[in-house]
This record gives sequence, C-alpha cells and structure tokens, in this order.
Amino acid sequence: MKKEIHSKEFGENFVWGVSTAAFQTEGAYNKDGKGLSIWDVFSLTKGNIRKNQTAKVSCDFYHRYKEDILLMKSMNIKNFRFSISWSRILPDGTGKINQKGIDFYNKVIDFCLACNIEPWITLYHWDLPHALELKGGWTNREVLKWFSEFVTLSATCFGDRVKRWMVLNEPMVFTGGGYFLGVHAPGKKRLKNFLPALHHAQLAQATGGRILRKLLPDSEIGTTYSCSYIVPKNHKPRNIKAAQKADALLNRLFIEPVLGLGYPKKDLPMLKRLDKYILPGDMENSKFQFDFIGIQNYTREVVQHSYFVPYLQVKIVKAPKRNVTTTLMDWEVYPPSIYEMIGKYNNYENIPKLIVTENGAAFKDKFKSGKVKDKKRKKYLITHIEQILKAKKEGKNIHGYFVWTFTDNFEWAEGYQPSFGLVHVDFETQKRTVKHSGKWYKKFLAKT
Ligand code: IFM
Repeated sequence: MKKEIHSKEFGENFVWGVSTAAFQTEGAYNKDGKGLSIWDVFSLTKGNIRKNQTAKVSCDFYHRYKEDILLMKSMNIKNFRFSISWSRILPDGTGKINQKGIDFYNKVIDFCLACNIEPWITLYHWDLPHALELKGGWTNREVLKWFSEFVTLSATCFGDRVKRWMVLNEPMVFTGGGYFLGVHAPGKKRLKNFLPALHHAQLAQATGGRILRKLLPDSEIGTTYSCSYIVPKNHKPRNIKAAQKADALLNRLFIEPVLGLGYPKKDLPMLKRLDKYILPGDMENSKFQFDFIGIQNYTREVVQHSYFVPYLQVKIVKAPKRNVTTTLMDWEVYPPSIYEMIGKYNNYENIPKLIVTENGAAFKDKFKSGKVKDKKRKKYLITHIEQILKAKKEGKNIHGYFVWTFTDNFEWAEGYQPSFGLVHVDFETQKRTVKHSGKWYKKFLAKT
C-alpha cells in the first residue's frame, strides 16, 4: 500500500496554512461604519450572482473570528492568510478612517498570535470601496494615490505584529473579470476599461511593495498570481501560437513587468494597445524586488486558435467538453499543473521564494449524520501536495502551501454552491463541521 504523505517530508521551515478573503467570509457588510465595496453593490444587484445570493452575512467571520481561529488551532494550522476590507477601514476609500474597522483587524491579529497562528495579510482581494469606483475605480490613475493611502494605513496599524504581506490577490482575475468580461464587480466590459485597469493594477503591485518595504523593512513582502498550465489542443502551429498567447495573458502579464521584463507584447501583440496608458517612468516604477511570489493554481487549460474571439483569437476548450474529471467550477482536476507552474516561475531570475498561496477544490459535499465525507477534496489536496513535493525534491524554490479555503464561503459570482472549505458551514445556523478533508489536513500537519 502507498505510504500516506506527511508534512514532515517537506522539512521544518516549509509553511503550511489556509487562505481566505474579507468579502468572502466576513459578512457584516454595513456594520460599525463599514462603507460599501464594489462587491457589496455588485452582489446586491439582481442578476449578477447565482440565485441572487449575497454576502451580507456569509460565514459571519466578523462576529465568529474567535471560534474560527480556535478551530484552526485545533486543526494544527499555523498560518492564516486573510485580507483587509479596504472600505471597512476607509469607508470612502480615502480620507475618513473607521477606527472600529481597524479595531476588528487588531482583534483578529491579536487572537491569531495568542493562538500561535501567524497572520498573513493580503491587502487587496478585489473589494474596492464603491466610493472610489464612482470615480472610475481601477481605470482612474488616481487609484495609485488611493491605494497608497490604504497600504500606508494598513502597514501603520498592523505592521508591528504582521510580518508577512501580500499586495494584490490575482490581479489578472479582478481586472479581467471586473473590467473586461463584466462577470465580476464592478461589472465593466470592454478593452477601454480593461487596459487602464490592468496597467494601474500592475503599477499598484510595486507601489504597494515599496510602501511596505519603507515602513516595515523587517517584514516579508509578496504578491499573488493566478496561474494555469496551458497546453494547445493539438500540435497545429496555430494552436501552439494560441497557447503562447494564453500563457502570456494568464501567466506572464503581471509578473514580468515586476521583474523588469516589461509586458509580454511579443507573444501577445494586443498589449501594444497599452502604450497609450504608459507614462514616462512607468516601466521603471513597475519593478520591485518581492521577497516571495504567491502562486495560485487550481487547474490547467487546453486552448485552440479561434478567429471569432476578438483581440486574442484564442479559445479555451472547456473541461466538460474534454471528458475529464472536473470540480464544481468545471475546472479539470489535473495535479501536474501545479508542478508545471512551480517549474515555470522557478525559471525566472530574482524570485527569492515561491509559495503556493492558494490551491483547493469545490465538490458537491453531502452533509449526513453530522459528517461530510469529502473524499474527492482530500484526494485533490493529496495529489497536488505530492506534485509540490516532487518539485521540492528536484530543488525548486518552493517554500509553502495554503489551502483555499478554511470555511465554506461566498464564491463570488457563483454564490455559495461551489464550496471549497475544509470546514462545512451551515449558512442557516452558522454551525461549523470539520470535513473529512479538514480532519485529514489536521493529521497531515500533526507532529509525530
Ligand atoms: O475563491 C477564489 C479566491 O477568492 C481567489 N482565487 C480562486 C478562489 C476559487 O475560485
């Protein structure tokens, strides 16, 4: 019988944890002086979210943070990645400070530390203050000033205790989904919104990094990227070219300017349209020496050429059409993807450390007799962690792994049905039940 993998095989310094995000878990959307975010407004607008579900309460982490952190502790989880809701601490995005919002994060941080859990803060996980969206949001270059104020306030308030920071969560997803496809907040479409949003988010990575480094020289500063292993549908030259374009868009677009390599315009000619938003000095200002890069991988994508897709001429061959195992998100279960992505980012020079800051899966969970036997999620986690071990044994620069996610929560436009949690939440009663996968993670992390 195959020996079950254990965290000890990764060595003592490998970091293990769980990841969450403010909007997906906190609830208390208008409590104690919090301002609305673009996601509050988007999700409260009928027709945007599956079954018109909202995150007004979600898993109520705002009131139940102690219960959740204690549960984490009982599961041997030593690192907790969460985000700061910008409009909870700056209700209008800029100017007036909401002390009660700051008090909330102070309580979360202090309680983590009291439980011997290291807090890892993501500054921006998609919930821009609505007041700023009214001024153009990420399409307005002023966002760099507003974002700097938010980063400075967060570093000043929490930096005495928080030593690990991530500037942005998956900028490709929030600019692509929110400003090009319109399926995420703020629901904008078209290239004229996407391109400036992309360039400003790109500059915000380094801007945020520099502020953190100046104010908190002893902290570890990272940022995170969504990434997928891209393969062409077959070896026809036009499909190979389509795969190169998709790779440039989905995997290279945000990291390469940070590393001083500029935008990958050669492989993705449509990026030349960015030129009109790039001011003198921008590409120099895009560079920043992060201490670590967070990679967030869930699946691979198979792509083909298509004349009908504007700007890109690339089409994703959806997993349900490929006769492969999928999750509830219709994402293919393909563990080698995470190994390939570690290899890809490992090949860049000047990335001191890679950390998998998200990986996990949504499957249909059955809650029966007080138990959730989510065997598929457990298998998904084990097979992905095995791939990470393979990469580590080959000497790749990989230093940590965070499961997405701790409790079931609000999965953006999909609402509550695709649940990714290690812990089941009954959204009527807010009762938490550790799933079979959560029990497995606890055992996996236990010292023997
Ligand atoms: O829930 C999201 C998270 O907010 C960002 N990364 C992917 C997860 C699963 O879709």
